[in-house]
Amino acid sequence: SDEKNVPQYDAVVVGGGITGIYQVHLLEEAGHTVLGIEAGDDVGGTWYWNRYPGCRLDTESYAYGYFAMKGIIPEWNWEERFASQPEVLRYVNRAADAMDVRRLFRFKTTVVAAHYSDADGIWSITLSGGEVVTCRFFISATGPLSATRMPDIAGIETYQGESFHSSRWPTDSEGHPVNVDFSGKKVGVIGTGATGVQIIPIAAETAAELFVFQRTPNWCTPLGNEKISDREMDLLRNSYPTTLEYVKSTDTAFPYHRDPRKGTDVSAEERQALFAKLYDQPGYGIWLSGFRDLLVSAESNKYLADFVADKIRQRVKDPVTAEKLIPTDHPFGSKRVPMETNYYETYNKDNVHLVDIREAPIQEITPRGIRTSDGEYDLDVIIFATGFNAVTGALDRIDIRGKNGLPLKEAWADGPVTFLGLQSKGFPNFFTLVGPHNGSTFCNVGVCGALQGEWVTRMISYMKARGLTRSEPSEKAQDSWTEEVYRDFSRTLLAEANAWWVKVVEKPDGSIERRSLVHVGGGPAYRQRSEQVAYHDYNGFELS
Ligand code: NA7
Repeated sequence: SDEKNVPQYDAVVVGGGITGIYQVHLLEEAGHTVLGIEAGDDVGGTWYWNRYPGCRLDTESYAYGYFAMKGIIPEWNWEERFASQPEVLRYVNRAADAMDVRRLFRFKTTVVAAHYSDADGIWSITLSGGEVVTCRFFISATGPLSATRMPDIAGIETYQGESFHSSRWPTDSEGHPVNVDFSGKKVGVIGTGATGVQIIPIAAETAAELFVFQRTPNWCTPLGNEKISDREMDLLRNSYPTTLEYVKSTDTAFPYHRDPRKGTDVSAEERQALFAKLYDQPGYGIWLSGFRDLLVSAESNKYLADFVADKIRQRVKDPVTAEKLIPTDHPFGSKRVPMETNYYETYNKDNVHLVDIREAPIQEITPRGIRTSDGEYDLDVIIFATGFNAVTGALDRIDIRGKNGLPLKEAWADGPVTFLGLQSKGFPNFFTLVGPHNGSTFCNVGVCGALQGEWVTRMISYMKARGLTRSEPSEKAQDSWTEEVYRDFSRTLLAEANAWWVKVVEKPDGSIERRSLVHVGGGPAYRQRSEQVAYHDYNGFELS
């Protein structure tokens, strides 16, 4: 029976994206045996799958990636301030070369099931080919936005033209993404989240006609992308240690701190001056470095929302279209703010048409196009930029069972219950990197995922050194963490929007409750808490 108690691997990591490959590398470096599983035929994760035109970072390139790897890819040069998808994918590939992790991965493979056996504390992982591998620690690095969500529209399967979800761009016979040529074609886009907002201006350049099917407008602000010169890159490289300390000191690990003033405390002139400065500045500053009460005071929020609404009115020539593009259902920044390049000006083009599907809902997809209550739109191409089953979606697609065969989906039916967003009672030795209720998910994942992998590696090494084979959170620690996650969230205006990080639960009386899938209490507080837990011998986790 001794042999039975020895799993094939110390750890199996699911996902070969920016977080997963680093986790595999760290575990190996620390002397653990590890196997990585990845559905794609190479590393990259999000950057492997999302190959739609216009796809790029909305994080400053220099603030994304592996800081701890200063010594591994010191010669890397970012070309653009907000790198395009091909550039980020090259970066992840270069990092994978430097870490030499591909040999530790099984590609073109998915995890179908993961079952825990309480008798020996071992996870059995069933792979898509049917093979079963066993491990002590089962670690998901499946990404918060990887499980594609197709809309539930009648007749969708009858459509005869080309159609695809934004994160499953068509590929050739060898699996390489093809450049879809829109010229001369009638193109429809469903969805106006961060993805739709990146695709629409590019598609509009060549499509004969572009129809944007909008259900809910978003608050979008300028990206301000530009090339990075060699000289700038040298300066950025030399300041990497400082940059890391800086991003670690901010709530979301983006390089912005909030303005210490409250929007409600200053004069209208001062407010306008700050808004104007932030609107013209590249990136997320307008969301993350505005007044400190932006996401807690409805009044302060409305000042900025009104400012951005006026910008939309100035940029869109047709007043009716402009009003349709201005959100009325959610506060500014209560959903992720899409970073745009000429998005609003795109609606001034003669070949671009905004179809308000809140006013005239989509009834069905026909063999020829999309029928709304206003009539049928003939389309050669339909792009579904309809987002993802976020945060828990990728885990839901795996048959994960903990103690006594309990399915994870059942344990989390009313929303995730975790300690630190890392482990859930009843699922020993299962870690969710960048997972639900986790401080690395409402975060610049390129940085926070890596920091989390470093933490988990330390915990696994700690356990191994002491001959401990089981880790499971205590009920008390889990309950108080879950409560804290919901409490932090409910104190903000984020609780007023159906963003992708929210699970909308309908209550018996018909009212709805928005349960957060992420920890919004801030990165520094999250990491400090994690360090405290580690220092106190992983207090809150029951180790045996
Ligand atoms: P998002 O932000 O979830 O956006 C999805 C969009 O698709 C949004 O506009 C939705 O409208 C729309 N949608 C979804 N289902 C439908 C149906 N059935 N009919 C019409 N419209 C629909 O996903 P993205 O891919 O844009 O961005 C995800 C994140 O990736 C982003 O935040 C970045 O962090 C990177 P709705 O608002 O639900 O009315």
